[in-house]
Amino acid sequence: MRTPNSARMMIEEVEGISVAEFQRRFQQQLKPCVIRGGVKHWPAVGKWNLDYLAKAIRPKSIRLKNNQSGQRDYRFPEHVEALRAFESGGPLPAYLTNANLYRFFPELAADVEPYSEYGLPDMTTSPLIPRNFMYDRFGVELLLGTAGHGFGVLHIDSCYIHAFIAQIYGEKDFIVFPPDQGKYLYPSAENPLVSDVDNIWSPDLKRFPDVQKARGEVLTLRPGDLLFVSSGWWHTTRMNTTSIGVTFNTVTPSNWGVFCTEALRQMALTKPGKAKLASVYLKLAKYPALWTAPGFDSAATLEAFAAGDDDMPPPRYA
Ligand SMILES: O=C(O)CCC(=O)C(=O)O
Ligand SMILES: [Fe+2]
Repeated sequence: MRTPNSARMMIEEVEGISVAEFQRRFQQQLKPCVIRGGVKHWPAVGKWNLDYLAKAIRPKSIRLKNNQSGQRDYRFPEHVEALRAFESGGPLPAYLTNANLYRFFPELAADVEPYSEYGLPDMTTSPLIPRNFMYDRFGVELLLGTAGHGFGVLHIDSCYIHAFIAQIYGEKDFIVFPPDQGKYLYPSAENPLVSDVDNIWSPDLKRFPDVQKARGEVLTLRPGDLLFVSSGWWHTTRMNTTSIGVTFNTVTPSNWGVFCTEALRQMALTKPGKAKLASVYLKLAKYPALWTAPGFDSAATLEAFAAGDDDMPPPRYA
């Protein structure tokens, strides 16, 4: 596997790029990039750390299903205390990933405002798209980890969404591979968006010899940076320090087709009738209408989650 020493960096680094230029050069070309300082204006940057989160997060218990540890309960402030204790030699607590901030941590939402314009347009916010079509990943999700943590599985994001990962505190390494390297990355038989290679940082080359041919790149995110992982690119992470980040997703005309195909395929596995209807509906929906997507409305999302308007259990407050 060739990493940053490859002659040509495939993930461009940019700074101060306008939204229009980002869309033209990266999002519409399905090309990732690192926008250095892309979220440095968020109040969270410079404010969030474990001490701050221990005080700011209201006492609560949340139940999460993520691909690190299956279903698990995280209790606050105990979870943050465990991360702090780990820094001084305690056991490694679980990596908290993909916890919808608007649902589980509304007390932190104002710190990641305004919603990043790089994430727009987001066609899933169109009034033509049923709100539950975009499974439950809506808005901004918290990623709370420490040295020794990693996302684990090398994957392409679910439904070929475009992903943005904002680094708030500490550092995080990403390894990224272009879509055409999938032939060397052992996509799993059950889910071709997930690799069978269990540790891409130090792969078992007897089991996965082709991984040596894959051309990927490693990059490090620092506070204020925003990584754009374009639709269809393989990636995973590892952390060498306490790391606090958030992630948000978008679907634009550049990945709308693959998004629909994959979302409908998944829907058809459990709800074939609904998938058929949705497929007809989505074919009828015309692009210009979808472009009227208003963008992410954090106030409305906070309100909806506060009212329990979703099918995941809300946090239980202590
Ligand atoms: O930041 C990370 O650890 C990886 C997040 C990620 O890839 C995801 O949420 O899909
Ligand atoms: Fe991902």
